[in-house]
This record gives sequence, C-alpha cells and structure tokens, in this order.
Amino acid sequence: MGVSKTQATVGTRIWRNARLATMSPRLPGLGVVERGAVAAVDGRIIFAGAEADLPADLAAAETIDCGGRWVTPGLIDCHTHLVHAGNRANEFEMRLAGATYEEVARAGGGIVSSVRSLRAASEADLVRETLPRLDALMAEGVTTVEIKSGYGLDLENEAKSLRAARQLANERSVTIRTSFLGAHALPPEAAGDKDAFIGKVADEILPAIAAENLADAVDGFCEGIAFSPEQISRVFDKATALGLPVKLHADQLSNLGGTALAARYGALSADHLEYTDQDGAAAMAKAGTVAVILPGAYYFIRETKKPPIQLFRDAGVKMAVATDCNPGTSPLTSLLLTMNMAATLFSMTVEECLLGVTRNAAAALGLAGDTGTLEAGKWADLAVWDIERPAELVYRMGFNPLHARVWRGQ
Ligand code: DI6
Ligand code: FE
Repeated sequence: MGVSKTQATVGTRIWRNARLATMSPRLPGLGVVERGAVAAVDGRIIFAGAEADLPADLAAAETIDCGGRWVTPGLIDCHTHLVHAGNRANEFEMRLAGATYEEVARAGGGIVSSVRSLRAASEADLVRETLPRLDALMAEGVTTVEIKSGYGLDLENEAKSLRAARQLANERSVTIRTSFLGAHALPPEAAGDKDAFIGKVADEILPAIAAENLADAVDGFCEGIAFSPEQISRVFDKATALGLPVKLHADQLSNLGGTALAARYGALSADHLEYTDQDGAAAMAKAGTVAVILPGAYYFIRETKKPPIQLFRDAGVKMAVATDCNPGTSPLTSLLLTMNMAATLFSMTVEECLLGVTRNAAAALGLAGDTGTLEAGKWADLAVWDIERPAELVYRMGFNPLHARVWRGQ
C-alpha cells in the first residue's frame, strides 16, 4: 500500500489470467468474465473483457498475472463520517448499562460531545486520527471514500473537517469525495434556535465552504431530533444555486417525508431509509436517487425497523451499501462486514451487496462515469481477491481475502 500518492500517469498495464466481476450494466448479474483481462493506460481502463479479445498491439505492455484470482472494481464506501475526533466508547458503556440514547445526550453525550472534541482538534490532529480508519477501509480493497463534515457546526470547524478530508487524499492512494453536512445537529451556541442556525448554514457557512471548493456535495439530517424538511430545503436551495448536488439522511428514526424532499431536489442519494414508504420509494425511483443502506447504524443502535428493501426492488430504486462510519451510531470500518450485515439483517442478495459497494455506490457519489465498474473509460481501480466465488466477500465475517489493491492503475 502506497504511503504517499504517486503521479497518476503510469503508462500501460495489463492484468491477465483473472476472473472478472465487471459489475457492468451491459452484462447480467455481476458481469462475470471468466479468463478475463483488464488493460489500463495512464490510470484509466482501456479494455476489460475476455483475455482472448485483448487488442493485439497491447501485448508488449507491462503485465500482471492474477493467477486466476477474482478481480472486482475497487470498493466504494459512499457514506462515512470518517473525520472525527475521539470516540464515544463511554456512551456505549452507558447504553450497555441501560441508559437510553436520550439520557446519554442529556448527560452531555451524543453528537454534541463529538462537536466538542472536533472543535478542540487541529486539522493535523484530525488527519492523524482519521488515517487508521482510512487504512482499515483501504486494506479491504476500498479505493473511493465519501467523507462528511457535521461535527464542526460553525464555519471554522466545518472548513477544518473538510480540509482534513481533502488532505487525506494527499496522504494515501485513494479518491476522497466530501459532503458538507452543516445541517447535522444544533450546536450549543445556537441556544435551541434551529431556524436561525439553518439560516446561518445556508447563507453564511455553505457559501464560504463552496467558495473554497471544500465540498463535492451537500448533505443534511432530516429528523425530529435534527431538522425539518422545510429547514433542509433552505440549505438545498442554496446548494442548488451554488451548483452543488445534494444527498440526505432521511427516514432513519421516523418518516418526515425526507425521501420525497430529496427526490424533489434530484438528490444523488437518500440514506438510512428504515422508515421510507412506498411513495418515498416511488419518488426516488423517478428522480434516480440512490438508496444508501446503512446496516451498521441499524445494528449498533439496535433498531428493529428494517429498511424496505422489497419496496426499493419493486420500484426499481438502485441500492448502495455503506459503513456510515461515525463515533455515535456506527463505529464501523469494514465494508466487507457491512455487506454481510446487509445480507444477513436485510436479506439483500450477494449481487445487491456487491453492486451496492461498486456501481451503485459510484452513482450515489455522482461518479458513475469514473469508477464502480470494470469498463473502458473508468479509472483503473481494482481489487484482486483470494476467493473461489464472489459470494465469499459477503459471507465471511472478520476475514480479509484481499490479495492486491489498485488505485488508478497503481
Ligand atoms: N445519522 C446518524 O446515525 C449519525 N448522524 C446522522 O445523521 C449519528 C452521528 C452521531 O451520533 O455522532
Ligand atoms: Fe450518517
């Protein structure tokens, strides 16, 4: 694994003697090609298919023998709060001793305690603290990670979080996409005035974040304990005016119509979705909004209401699967284990899980043209696995069969 990022220009390389799960929409299922090969020039795929069909003039290029191993697109974790300071293991212990999430919050815990820790940390502290979490994801073949702000809740600290997230891409060979989540929680200094805080997020913080190009998308938390659809739309209106795509934490603990709101703004994704109903699913399908399923949070907070996977299938909503790595409700840094949870807890199929961390996760980040499948034109982001069948990636718990990881051809 590279410690520092090298130049993207790496010449021509061919990976041969591979079993490909291309995840291409032009092929059924996982898009399997037995006896396959992938060729890349300057970090972009120029060919992925049967080895017998490799363009003859590429024969002299540098080749890597995959030894008959399976090759998938590099995995994509499309929903994380990876940049945070400290942890909340103490709250975990309180909850194990019987305290409710609300009681923990009243005792000074919850999101606000992570806000305190993050505000006390420097940008360099945040990078240093986040790298082990990023390394854990990358060790399992992850090549793209989305990272949200949302523990700063003022301009200085939201900007600091997003700069730290951007800095991670200089420290490791990985693609980082950032989302501004200013509308995550109410900071203590807002003194209970949600409307005034949302006004500040929309009119002051977001424009400054956008001016510094710190965010690739704008997120929000639409929930009784967070913000109403009306409040979220104020932020989304500004995002739209600034040309930034939106995504939304919706229907996690209740249904306030968050998915319909997200769909109205053409959101890239709506995430969590335990309480989404048929109308919400239909609206998402129509808007092409990806459903991001987050089994880690469901598991960790012992939620019992499952996201309506069958409704999403019936409506034709694309589904992604992500860790939601955060210190409060999903301290999870394994995308492989996340797939196992999605399958075991929500009965998602192996194909749905694998599409959910590749092609559909790319769509949830607006990166469908760049990554998520093994197809000509995409970045050469690959994961090479020591497995007999792709289902092993979903089936195992706590075992990492990664053989090699390739980011943009290297
Ligand atoms: N949904 C969640 O599950 C997390 N944020 C959100 O919008 C909770 C984050 C935390 O408790 O720190
Ligand atoms: Fe989240």
